[in-house]
Amino acid sequence: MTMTREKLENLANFGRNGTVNRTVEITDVTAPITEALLSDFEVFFIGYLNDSSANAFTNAELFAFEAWVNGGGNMVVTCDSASYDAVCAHFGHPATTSSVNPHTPTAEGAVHPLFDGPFGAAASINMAGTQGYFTATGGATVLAEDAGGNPTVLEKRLGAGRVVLLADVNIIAVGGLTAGDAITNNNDRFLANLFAYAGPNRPVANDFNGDGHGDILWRNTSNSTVVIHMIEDFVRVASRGIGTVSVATWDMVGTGDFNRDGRADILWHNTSTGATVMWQMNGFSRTAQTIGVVPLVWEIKGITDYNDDGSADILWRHTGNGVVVAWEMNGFTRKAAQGMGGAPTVWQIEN
Ligand SMILES: [Ca+2]
Ligand SMILES: [Ca+2]
Ligand SMILES: [Ca+2]
Ligand SMILES: [Ca+2]
Repeated sequence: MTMTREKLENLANFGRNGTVNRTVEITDVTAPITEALLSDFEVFFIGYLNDSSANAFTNAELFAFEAWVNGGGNMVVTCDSASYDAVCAHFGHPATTSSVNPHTPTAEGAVHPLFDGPFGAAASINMAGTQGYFTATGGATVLAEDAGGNPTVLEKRLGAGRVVLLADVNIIAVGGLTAGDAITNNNDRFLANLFAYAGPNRPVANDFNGDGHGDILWRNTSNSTVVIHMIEDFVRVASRGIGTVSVATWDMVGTGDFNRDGRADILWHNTSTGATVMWQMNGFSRTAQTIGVVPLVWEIKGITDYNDDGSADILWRHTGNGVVVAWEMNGFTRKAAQGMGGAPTVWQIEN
């Protein structure tokens, strides 16, 4: 996993000024697996381990994984074939050989942060050497299939935690990745997106540069300029104009981290056309895109993460009938519009 480590430990990828504003710290484990040991980790990764090796997991260890995930743990598990799938099988997803390159995302996978995350989109990925696929997918979401339509990347929610299961370790190791520490090919992007996604996301409100300190977003009501003050411990350390947006026609709806890169993004709504525009922020820089145009009878009433995938979602309300709908977001992509009931308009949404 030397190549894998190099890419995860490259501060240009995961670091304060990296693509994702979190460093990845890797700790190798040789001790017996217990829930107490697992509780020290945010993500537990299992690579290529032969089920008949002397170091194979015991039943007690397999149940420790399950209990830890149920309580909120996150795992990434690879399992190349029936001889390397003890953990996958324990979670209900045994593997067999052989699958066929390339592996392309399903409809669900294409809008998932693994295939379209902060490191970019991966249209397909490849395996190498022994290449497995899963023979059972019940209770899991299939995120990718091989060229023959066999499931090869799964996500399983279990209790408060989740497991991402790969039917081949080489997707994110030698044979799939490029040499060096840069994110270059689709397997590289998948690896980096995977670890950007795997752990818990703890965004700080209004933190536009991802330094863990909230910042201030200003708007001039006379000339419509927008300015950010970067704050560190109550001190303004930098400020800069980031654009001009007509006060007459655009509401600044709010902020949230829509693309899970650890930086707050800005949502705008045009009060005359109904256009909704997202600015994905990286410090003072932005990438803007229109994410939808909706009749003005719908108003945006909130920005928060409703499904615990780390990406903020958008709450809409119909001002005529009081119905509420959430846009489930992944970056600029609206994955789905989820109806969530509502209340008569005498009720207003306070928070
Ligand atoms: Ca392999
Ligand atoms: Ca900040
Ligand atoms: Ca962001
Ligand atoms: Ca979400």
